Amino acid sequence: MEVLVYGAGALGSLVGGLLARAHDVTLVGRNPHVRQVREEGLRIVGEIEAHVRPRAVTDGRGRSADLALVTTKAYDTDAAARALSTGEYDAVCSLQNGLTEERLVTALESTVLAGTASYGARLLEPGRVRCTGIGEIAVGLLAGGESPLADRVARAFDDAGIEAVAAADMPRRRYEKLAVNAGINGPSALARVTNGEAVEGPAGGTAREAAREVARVAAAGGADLTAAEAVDALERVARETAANRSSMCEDVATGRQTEVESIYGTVLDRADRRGVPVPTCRTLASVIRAWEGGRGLREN
Ligand code: KPL
Repeated sequence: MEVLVYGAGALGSLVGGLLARAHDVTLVGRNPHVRQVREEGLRIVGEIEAHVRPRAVTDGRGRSADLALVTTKAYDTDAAARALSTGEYDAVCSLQNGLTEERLVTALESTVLAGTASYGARLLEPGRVRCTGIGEIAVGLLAGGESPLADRVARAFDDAGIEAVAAADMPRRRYEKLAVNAGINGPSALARVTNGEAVEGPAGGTAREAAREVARVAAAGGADLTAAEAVDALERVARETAANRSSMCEDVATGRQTEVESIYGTVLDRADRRGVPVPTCRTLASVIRAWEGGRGLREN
């Protein structure tokens, strides 16, 4: 299968690199990473070891492939969608944080699949990515239900040795992932602790309450996710990635813009529309927004 991976950050490089073991993969990213991958290939180290040679480019416009995976930071989704709209793909599948798929649907004619990925990844240096946790990828229709296209995409992951399922319950899974992100990312970033400490340490009550709030927002929108299931998922991911730092913790530690809007902004927006109180997520959002504002990383 021909696969374009739009966003060669940590997760994109890991998934793209693993896919390159069985498929024809093009990574779209930035220099110096792209240059290094072109010259020396991509090295995967850690829980999975591989040296692969995917194609690597800095311009993702006007290309075609069977599948485009979107793995950019959530705030780069519109730019990714604009680039992908100039190409041709049988399916476009997001593996990002936040509920970004709706934005892709608006901009693209290709079928958009929802995806969740629980593999842990860390970009060590240009051309080298560490697999910090073997997880699973789920793909399926945004609205839920069976899909031959999702089956085909899951099989392609499987052929490359990546744990994957075609899931008929993506509405629930997307909110479950949002609950996990809301529970781990803000508390771990503010306390500068690992995922395990964010949930099992003193901030654990905040983490659990944020996850419960997302479940209430999900249920108010018709998704089948209970507060207890959201907390179970939070605790499971925290256990499986206990020693890792969340992406938001990394962003704050390195002074970069965070995904506060696609995680907490999305929760707040849907909570307000559905009349669900989300005081914990609101507080986490306002503190992280204030941190970004103080560093000139946001306009308002
Ligand atoms: O997706 C993640 C992130 O770091 O953004 C979690 C689930 C918290 C895993 O680290």
